[in-house]
Amino acid sequence: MRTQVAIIGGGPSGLLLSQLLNRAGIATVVLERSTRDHVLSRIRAGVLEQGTVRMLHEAGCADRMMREGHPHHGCYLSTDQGRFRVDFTEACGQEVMVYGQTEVTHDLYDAQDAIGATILHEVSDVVLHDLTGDHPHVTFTHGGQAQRLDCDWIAGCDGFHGVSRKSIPEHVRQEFERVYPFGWLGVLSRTKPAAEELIYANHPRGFALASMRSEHLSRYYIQVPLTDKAEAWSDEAFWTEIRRRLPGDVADSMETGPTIEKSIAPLRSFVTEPMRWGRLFLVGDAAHIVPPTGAKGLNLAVSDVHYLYEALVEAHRSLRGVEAYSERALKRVWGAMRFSWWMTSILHRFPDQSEFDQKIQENELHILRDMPSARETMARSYVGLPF
Ligand code: FAS
Ligand code: PHB
Repeated sequence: MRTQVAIIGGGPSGLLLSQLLNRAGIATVVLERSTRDHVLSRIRAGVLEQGTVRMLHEAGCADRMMREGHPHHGCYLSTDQGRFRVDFTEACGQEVMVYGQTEVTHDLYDAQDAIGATILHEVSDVVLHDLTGDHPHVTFTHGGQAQRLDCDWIAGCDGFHGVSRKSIPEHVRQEFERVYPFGWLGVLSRTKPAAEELIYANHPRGFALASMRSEHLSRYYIQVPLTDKAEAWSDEAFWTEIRRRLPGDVADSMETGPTIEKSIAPLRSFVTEPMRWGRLFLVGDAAHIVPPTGAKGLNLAVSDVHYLYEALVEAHRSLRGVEAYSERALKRVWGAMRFSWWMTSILHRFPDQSEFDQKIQENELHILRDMPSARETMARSYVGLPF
């Protein structure tokens, strides 16, 4: 088997890159470990930056998002002294799109089907070969048969636990990491969202986030200790706790009901450098992980795809984009890494924080509440800095 670009991983990074390259006349093969249903069962991101919206338009799969997605022009931050709004439109004339990653993945799969893209599911034993040589290729097992895929380039879109990052020699890789001493317990419920915009709450009992997927589907998160198990949280216990952390008027009027998904995600900041090694490019979670506080994970994956797509389209006449990919992508990665760390540091209660730390955190929130320029800075990062 031969193709131009072998794509390891069929999550949002891999599917979007495949869609864009095929529309540009570049052949790809996507190798995905899981079944299509399993990929589509994941509940993850909910907020799309403007750049992501633009890329989905460019990929020809934005129609349903434009019909069913919800543009948001601001969000709320709340503390035990009340809540205030960060107005994106007033601050920087932009907005975000609330539309779940699950739906984005659905739309990408539908678009890939429409153009007859090659996506092999349930592959295993993926190994990357000759990354710095003249015959890059991938071996894997599919349908019980050993396979070989020869290619010009390999896009490692296989997430944090994939094989691509580890295919770069250890002595070449530099990894930067911060693991946070708490996780997020997330639930999905067929209830009316607690508010018309997202509420990020800093409460003495811990962080909470009220988000949504539609007028009838709500998404909530609360900070929990890393030792907690999702199954140990009854629906009643969850609703009681999040209502303690959200603003009183919101808590008193919010609709509760059975949860249809409940899981705990650990929080970490992680970056690996470089994001390219010979013919291999790392994309999305394969290269970096951000705490979801800044709603950057999926959006950062999309900006990597944008840079790599541009580079590979140009590669037949100039390798300038290919050679600049890692540096270009990492510049935006570190910007989003810092913002996500900052949002996490001002909104969560850290087990080991001192009273001094607490006063600094309160002051950060007061500056946001009282200074339009501080809110503008936050808004610009939240809606997404330019690619
Ligand atoms: P993904 O991990 O989505 O996809 C990688 C794909 O590669 C998977 O389908 C996997 O099966 C496949 N794969 C792995 N190893 C392979 C192998 N060896 N061979 C072949 N295929 C292989 N981001 C936000 O912005 N907001 C959020 O609220 C948010 N919540 C999250 C909650 C959780 C529990 C997690 C894990 C992530 C969350 N994220 C969130 C981040 C998330 O949205 C990612 O940024 C996004 O999925 C990145 O997409 P990919 O880079 O495609 O990686
Ligand atoms: C979500 O709706 O899942 C969501 C929204 C904003 C975040 C994180 C998650 O910062």
